[in-house]
Order: sequence, then C-alpha cells, then structure tokens
Amino acid sequence: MTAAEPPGAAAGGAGGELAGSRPQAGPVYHVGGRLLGTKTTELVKESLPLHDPAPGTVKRAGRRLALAVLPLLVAGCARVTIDVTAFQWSWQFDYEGSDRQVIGGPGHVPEMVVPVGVPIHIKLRSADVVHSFYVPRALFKRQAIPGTTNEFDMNFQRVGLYHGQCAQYCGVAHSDMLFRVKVVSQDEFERFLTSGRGGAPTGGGT
Ligand SMILES: [Cu+2]
Repeated sequence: MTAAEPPGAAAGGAGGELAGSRPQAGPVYHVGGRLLGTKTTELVKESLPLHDPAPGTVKRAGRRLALAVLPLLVAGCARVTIDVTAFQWSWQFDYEGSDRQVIGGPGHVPEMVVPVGVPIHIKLRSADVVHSFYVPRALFKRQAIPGTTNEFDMNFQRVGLYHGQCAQYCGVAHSDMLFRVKVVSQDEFERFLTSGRGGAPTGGGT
C-alpha cells in the first residue's frame, strides 16, 4: 500500500492542506493556515509598545491585544469531536454533542464529514480487532486497538474528498473497510449535523 493516490481523487493540491497531529505533540490549531501560537506571538509584538509608553498606552495596547486574540481563541476552541469506531468491516462516526451518526456497511462507504479549517478531535476505538485509520493524502495513519482510545487532532485546510481505508489486515473483508473524509464549509457542516441520525447515506457504494 502506498501513500499515493490517483490524480484527481480529491479536490485540492497534494500536501499542505492538512495538519495532522504529530506524535507526542500537543494539539495543533491552525487559524487561516497559520499556527495560532505564532500568530499570537506576532500580535503581542505588534500590540505592545517597545519603549516608555505614554500614560494609557499600555491599557490601550492591552485592550487591542484582547480584541485581536479573542477571535483566535474562539476559533481554536471551536473544534469538533468525532468518536470513530472501527469494526469488522467498516467504520462508525459519532459526533459528540450531537446525535449525528454515520455507519458504513456492505456496499456503503461511510463519509466522515468535517468542516474546513476547524480542529477535528478524533477518538479512535476498535470494536473487535486491530484496525488502522489511514488517510493517504494526509499521510496520516493511527491504529485502532481494542480496549484503547487513540486520540488525535486533524485539521483540513481545503474543501474536498479524501479517500480513507483500513491499513491493518483485519479479516476476510479487510479490503472493504473504506471510508471518505468529506471536508465541507462550516455552513454545510452545520446542516449536516442537524440533518438527522442513523447513518443516512452520505457516501456511495464501494
Ligand atoms: Cu482492516
């Protein structure tokens, strides 16, 4: 299995559009494609006077800093948490804080719908044997291990469709364990979340 996919398999160019979590690193929050931490540091530099502030300057600078940083903090907090369960032989996606659920099965490739540019916190579990959550275009893979919750963050920077699959042989129908990550606008994601329960067919056939 390779990380390469056929051209045109997903919208957007290869690379750079996704920031997956890194092992042993904290959550990575991107705002407008830039690290929140970096942006905040720049804002601090821009907002604070360097020498001998005049009376009131520090107070005004503090207010400017608060106004500038607040939206970034709000954006960083507005993450989506998805419980991803791998099972023989498909995937289930449950959206925390919502009753939205997508379940795959024979002949139905499930889609994990996510909003663009928002941190996606994933809690990955297995209902039976070891599977592996693999999104080739993101060069991202994590194992789903029975009895363990594997948590990580992803952040898709471009709208599009990303092929996903199980990357750990898990039985006779392992090759049926396909899924898609559908990255949509935040408005479309809101509509998806409120559009009902029960694994409505968001994807096509195998
Ligand atoms: Cu498998």
